[in-house]
Amino acid sequence: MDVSELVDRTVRGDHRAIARAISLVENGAPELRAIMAGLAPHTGRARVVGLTGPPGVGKSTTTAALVAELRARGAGTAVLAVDPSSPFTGGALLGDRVRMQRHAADGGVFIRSMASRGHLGGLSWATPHALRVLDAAGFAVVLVETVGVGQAEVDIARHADTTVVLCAPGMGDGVQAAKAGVLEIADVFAVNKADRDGAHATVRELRQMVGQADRAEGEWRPPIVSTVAADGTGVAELLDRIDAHDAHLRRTGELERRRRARAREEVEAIAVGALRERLADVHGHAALDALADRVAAGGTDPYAAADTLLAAVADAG
Ligand SMILES: Nc1nc2c(ncn2[C@@H]2O[C@H](COP(=O)(O)OP(=O)(O)OP(=O)(O)O)[C@@H](O)[C@H]2O)c(=O)[nH]1
Ligand SMILES: [Mg+2]
Repeated sequence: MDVSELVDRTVRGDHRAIARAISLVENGAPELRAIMAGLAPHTGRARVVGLTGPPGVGKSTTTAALVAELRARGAGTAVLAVDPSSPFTGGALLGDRVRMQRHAADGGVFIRSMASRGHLGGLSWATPHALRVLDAAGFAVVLVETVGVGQAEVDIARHADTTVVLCAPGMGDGVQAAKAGVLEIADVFAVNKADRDGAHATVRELRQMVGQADRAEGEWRPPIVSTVAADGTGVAELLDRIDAHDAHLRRTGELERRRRARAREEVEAIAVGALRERLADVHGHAALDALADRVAAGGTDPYAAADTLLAAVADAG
């Protein structure tokens, strides 16, 4: 499949082409430039919904239940699991696959795991690129599952239009641990495993957190939905809340603002990556090491050294 065929087929929603395009994203393939150029006119329609939360909170189960609900409502849906906590052959993902099997035969659903922190050391454009592929392929909704540890949940909020943060009772300091950055990124809270003891307390705790946050007039107040993803309870309401947030984003112009911020980061990530490559090309490691030695020895200052680097790249350009 050459690039233009890959683009054509992806835009027509051919699952094999979509999978191939995402593999090229994962591998940082040189064809990406041409592929993204071909896909660009077909992007800008998909709604991106991120799901994050601590390991085992029920992200995959909730994702599967949301897929079922979205399909029942007639929306083409793609699922992107970014950096799944279990390896591809591992038990959990296999479990996910079993859960997802009921959707497998459904042409309107595409499911894919993706590694974004591979050998190239954090391809910050990998997730946005994969989202572009799925958007161009015509899925109305793309669900992105990322495990919420440290930076990952903040990252997903940067890529998603709507971010769902999952909590569950009996996960000890789940809410507490999430507290740090979670209030800023959550558009909707789901308290999953509501069939378990302590669910009410978790909801109460969250409600208090949400209530304490400063909020301007008309600003979105993250709703809290109780779910039992395992049997689908509350999932329709969760989707209603996600839809309500989408309506809010469109009404307030916040959707364009979020998407612009996202595109800006993507462009910057590509530019910075290209600059880093050109620095290495122009200077090689030896030249950079020599400059570093001079800075370390106090022979020059780091700004002057950086100027030297950048000047050589500009000359070479
Ligand atoms: N009791 C109960 N168990 C649930 C519910 N939802 C999910 N589980 C179970 O919780 C476990 C973890 O669910 P997953 O959906 O794999 O959780 P996850 O957040 O995707 O996990 P990682 O991807 O490994 O971080 C599984 O054994 C599920 O069957 C629920 O609503 N109630
Ligand atoms: Mg999972």
